Amino acid sequence: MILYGTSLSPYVRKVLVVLAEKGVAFEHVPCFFHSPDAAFQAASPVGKIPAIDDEGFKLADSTAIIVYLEANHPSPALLPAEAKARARATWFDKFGDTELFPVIIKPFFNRVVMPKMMGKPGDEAAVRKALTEDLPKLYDYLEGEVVGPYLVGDAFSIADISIVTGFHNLRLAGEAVDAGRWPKLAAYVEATLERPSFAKAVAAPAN
Ligand SMILES: N[C@@H](CCC(=O)N[C@@H](CS)C(=O)NCC(=O)O)C(=O)O
Repeated sequence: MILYGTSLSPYVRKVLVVLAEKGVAFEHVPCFFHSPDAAFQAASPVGKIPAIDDEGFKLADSTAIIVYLEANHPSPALLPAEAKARARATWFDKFGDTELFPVIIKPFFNRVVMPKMMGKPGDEAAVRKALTEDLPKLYDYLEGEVVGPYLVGDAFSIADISIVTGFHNLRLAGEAVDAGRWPKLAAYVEATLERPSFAKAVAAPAN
C-alpha cells in the first residue's frame, strides 16, 4: 500500500498513527497537497492529502482510509463496536476534522507554513484570535470530555487520534494547551502525543 502525504499534515498523521497501531507495512510518498505527481493525482480526486493506493484501490480522505484499514486489519480495534461508543468516536473524529482543525492549524499556518515554507509573512493577528478567542471555547468543551486516558470507553480509538493530531502542529508553532486553565486536556494531549504510534507518525518524512 502506498500512502501519499507529508507527515506535517494532521490528516495524514491520523493515517500514520493507525498504520503504526496496527503494524501495517506501507510505502510512504510524503508529497504536499496538489502535488503534480500523476500517481498521487489519480489517488486523490481533489488533490487533498492523505490518499492511498492499495494495489490499484485508490482512496482519499483520512476517515475513509481509516475505515478501510480497520476492515482489513481489525486488531487492535480503533473503531469501537458498541453503538454509543462508535457513534461518539465518529463524533470526535468529525469534531477534530471540521471544528478543531480549522482553528488549531492557524498558528502553524501563520508561523511555520507562511514564513518558513512560502517565504511570506504570517498573520499574527489571526494567530492571537485563534489562541485567545476560538480555541478556548473548543478547549472548554474538550476539558469536560476528558475523564480518563481515552475519550471513548476504555481503549485508544479514532476519537483520540483525530482530536490529538492537530496538537502536534500547535506544538510546532510554539504553543501548547495552558495546563493551569485546562489541566485534564493538557495532560491528555501530552500523554497521547507520547504514545509510540504518535511518536512514529511525527517522525515520518515530511517531504
Ligand atoms: N477531509 C479530508 C481533509 C484533508 C485535507 O484538507 N488535507 C489538507 C492538508 S492538511 C489538504 O490537502 N488541503 C488542500 C486543499 O484544501 O486544497 C481528510 O480527512 O483527509
